[in-house]
Amino acid sequence: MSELTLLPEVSEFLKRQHGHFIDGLPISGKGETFFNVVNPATEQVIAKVKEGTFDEVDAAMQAAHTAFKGVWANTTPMERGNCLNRLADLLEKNLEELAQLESLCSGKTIQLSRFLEVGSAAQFLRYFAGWSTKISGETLNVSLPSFNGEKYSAFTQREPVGVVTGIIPWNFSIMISIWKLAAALTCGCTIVLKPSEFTPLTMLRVVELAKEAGIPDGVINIINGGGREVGPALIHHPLCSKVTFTGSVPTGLAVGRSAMEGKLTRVTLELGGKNGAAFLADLPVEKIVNGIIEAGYLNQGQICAAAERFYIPSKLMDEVLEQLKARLSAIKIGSPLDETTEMGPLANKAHYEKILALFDKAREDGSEIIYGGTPIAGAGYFVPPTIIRANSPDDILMKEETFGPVGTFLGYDDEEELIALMNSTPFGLAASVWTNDLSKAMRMISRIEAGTVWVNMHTFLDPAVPFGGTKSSGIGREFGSAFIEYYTELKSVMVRY
Ligand code: TXE
Repeated sequence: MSELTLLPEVSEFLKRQHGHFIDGLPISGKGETFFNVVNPATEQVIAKVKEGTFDEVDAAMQAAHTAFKGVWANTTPMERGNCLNRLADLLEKNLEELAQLESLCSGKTIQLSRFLEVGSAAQFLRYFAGWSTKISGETLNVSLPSFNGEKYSAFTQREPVGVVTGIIPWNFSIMISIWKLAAALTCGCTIVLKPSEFTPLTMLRVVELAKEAGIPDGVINIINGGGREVGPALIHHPLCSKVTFTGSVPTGLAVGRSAMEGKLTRVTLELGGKNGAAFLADLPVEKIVNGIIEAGYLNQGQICAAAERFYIPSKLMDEVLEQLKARLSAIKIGSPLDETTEMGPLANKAHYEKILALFDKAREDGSEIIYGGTPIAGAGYFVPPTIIRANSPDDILMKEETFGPVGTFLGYDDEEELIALMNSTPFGLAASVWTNDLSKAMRMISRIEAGTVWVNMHTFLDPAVPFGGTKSSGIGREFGSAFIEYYTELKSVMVRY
């Protein structure tokens, strides 16, 4: 094992006293409690971050509101876009520092931190920057008759909703924060972000780069804190105009309820579920196996769009599982800071314990564990990529999200049955169909209940393509032009003359 040497700036940053970032300044915080930032590969505490107080929540909200009404409202759309582009440049300039920090905090392999957390975040920023000058309303023809020769003109304009609260999960602490802040800022909103208590660190560095990029004080604020106090305090704050949340389904329901009660705060929820991948019988086994690995095991399966239910033609199942086992057992598991590592640990202890409990439940349920399904001995929250063969669609791991490197497999015999199996879930974030038969794929796309259907690919998010869930996987869409609706109010104007 050869680990990267940490950059001196990473070691220096870890030593600082961390708290929040309010109105353009790092704040160490007045709270009495800390979160330990634990390296999931070693179980060692690498930093401490103060939990926010109600006064700090209020200060962040006030700063965001003052910036919304003042400096950001007076910034032209072109300059808003320029700010996001300059932040993208600075993410790329500081890519290695941010990637190392994120790998230390989340267990993501360094390659994935570089490519996705930082590289892809910069690309999303540039995409959203382009929208700042293109958000507009429309002119309308008034339909009612004119009685006395009077005329009417009508148009709509899009106005930013105001201060946005962004609640972020631990699986992509930079990238998901950037999705939310870029969407908010390009529309003219300001934002208060609350990172996950498991990954509270890296955004504190990113927001310093935002300041360096010329984004005015108060436009982006960070409050660290848990879901029980700081999360609801942000949502219920009188200056919060919109909540954007990514995370688990139960927390999403709680966030949605909090946003609605009291003052009907706008809310978008991007939740997980139990995504399905359907492989048709025309494919060679090797292609099926490649597809399964792409769909289910990237970032230890800790991706909301990852597939967890895999449907394989019954006649191919044994061969597919045999080849998959051979491929997964060759994956190099180890330190996220080793550039040759292909799979790191799970991101935190609570999640690790949840996955181990699900392995036990799968055994009790009578599912067959073909590979993996036990912890890897030694320090760190490591589990092997796991293959589970279900007996029926009712097996627990065909229903419950693991959010880990765990694929559950079920055979099918005909394509009508396959559609029914794919839709046999209350969730609908994403799905994939794998086949060389284009007509079959086209017919299946409209029958599958999911916000995104990929064909011959999975877990590929592009800023130009809307993303979000149907059924219990959420409300609203991110990216494309679809996001604009959720960060702006549509104002109608009518003029009589
Ligand atoms: O996620 P949560 P957690 C799954 C994964 C994991 C489980 C729990 O299976 O094991 O969820 O992880 C904030 N009001 N996913 O607890 O609860 C919280 O502080 C306001 C799937 O980390 O969804 C954090 O910032 N905020 C997933 C954020 O919500 C609240 C991604 C996400 O926390 C809150 C992550 C409240 N009442 C975990 N309660 C996905 N599918 O994308 C919590 N939070």
